[in-house]
Amino acid sequence: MAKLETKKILVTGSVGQIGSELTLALRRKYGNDNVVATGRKTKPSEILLNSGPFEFIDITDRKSVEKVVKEYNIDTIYNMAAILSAVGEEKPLLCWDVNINGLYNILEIAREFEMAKVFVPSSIAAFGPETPQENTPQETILKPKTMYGVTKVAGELLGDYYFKRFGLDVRGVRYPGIISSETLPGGGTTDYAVEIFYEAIKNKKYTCFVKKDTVLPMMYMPDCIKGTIDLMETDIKNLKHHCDFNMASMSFSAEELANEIKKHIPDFVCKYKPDFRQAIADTWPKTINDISARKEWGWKPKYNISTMTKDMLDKLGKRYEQGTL
Ligand code: AKB
Repeated sequence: MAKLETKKILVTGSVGQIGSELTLALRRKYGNDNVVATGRKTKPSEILLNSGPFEFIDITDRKSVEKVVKEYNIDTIYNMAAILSAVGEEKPLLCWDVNINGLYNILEIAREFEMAKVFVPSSIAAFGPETPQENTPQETILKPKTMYGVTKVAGELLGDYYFKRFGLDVRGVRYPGIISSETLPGGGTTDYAVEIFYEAIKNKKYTCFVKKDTVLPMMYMPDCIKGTIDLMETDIKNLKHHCDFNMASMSFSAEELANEIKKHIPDFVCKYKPDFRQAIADTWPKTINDISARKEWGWKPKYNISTMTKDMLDKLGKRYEQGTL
């Protein structure tokens, strides 16, 4: 039987875009010493290092994870380590290794140590060209055409399997593109929606790697963090789904985002030069139906394109003035 009490949390991929902010939010909520940040190679930020424990592990190396789990008596894992869609197409075997073999190690360790909960993120990349692109339903066709998408579908199924077969409490959401002001994303198709802000502030121009009319679902980081923790805190009795919650917030085209930025930086110029990531974006939904997340655990985003854009520009603008951008 799974333990009920959450005492010690391990975050994999804590140096990444979502992992870094999630770790700090978890430390604020559960206490600095109760949240162990981990990463594979990248040097962690000062704030991550100074606010609580940090360990280097590689989720594809089961022993390295087990060692930390034992040392800190971990009972909850947020498995944020992943290879994203664009890098996944350049390095499909690495993508499979980290996203599937790594995930399998995490689930097996969680089962072996009878952990209370595991968070396993999925993505809108689980969908494919045969999926309805507007108001994409919770239950729908999952035939992705990227290796990243294949690993995300398999990850959802594996998490659900561990729940049913072993009683391990595994939960997850299908993240849209996440926009954030603290850590840059790396290797994703939705990364343009973050890069555009940095370039608008630093150079007042940006060359976007998807076409101007490309519409994708996006979310601002504060909503992403809140939603992730809210799902993990929900009483399991409320959940009909486990590892595959659609989670929507805002959807816009690249041009709509550029126009929103222009309201604050009138001389900002955005050009469009699509590359291989366009083909990936074209297979993903435009808008998402997240009624199950709203009903089962009360998901409700706060930000829209204009409040998110204003907040991003305020935060990055301050860092630019301080010379830290
Ligand atoms: C990516 O673009 O690969 C990710 C995602 C949508 O999962 N941001």
